[in-house]
Amino acid sequence: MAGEPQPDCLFCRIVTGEIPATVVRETETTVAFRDISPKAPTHVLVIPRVHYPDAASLAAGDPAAAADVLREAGEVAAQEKVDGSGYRVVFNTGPGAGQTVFHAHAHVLGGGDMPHMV
Ligand code: DGP
Repeated sequence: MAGEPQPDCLFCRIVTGEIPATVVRETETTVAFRDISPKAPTHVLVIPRVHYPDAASLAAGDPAAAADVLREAGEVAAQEKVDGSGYRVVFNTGPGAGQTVFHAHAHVLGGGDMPHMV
């Protein structure tokens, strides 16, 4: 069923604690943890506890959880003190855009040079 945990999903297993991660914030609906391969001085992933394969399907299937992820991205930026200098929130969607883990997640990137991409 939509939103149900998937036993083979890496991020579902981080939600349950089965796979360790450096968690920086948790709410009832989200978990935020440091990316294993950081691309900026601050690089945190914010994920919903529910399983949807990408941000678009999350927004369609559970808009409240999608809003929680976005709100938490801002809270992470503030906690990491990159909100003043500016930060980027990225949702890679689909393999062609570089998505490699198919559990919706926001990358929160900041604290260094932020080359203009779009
Ligand atoms: P994406 O390419 O948008 O699907 O981003 C997936 C990110 O997940 C990528 O930046 C690396 C990160 N990642 C992959 N495996 C792990 C893991 O086991 N632990 C943590 N903390 N991050 C991971």
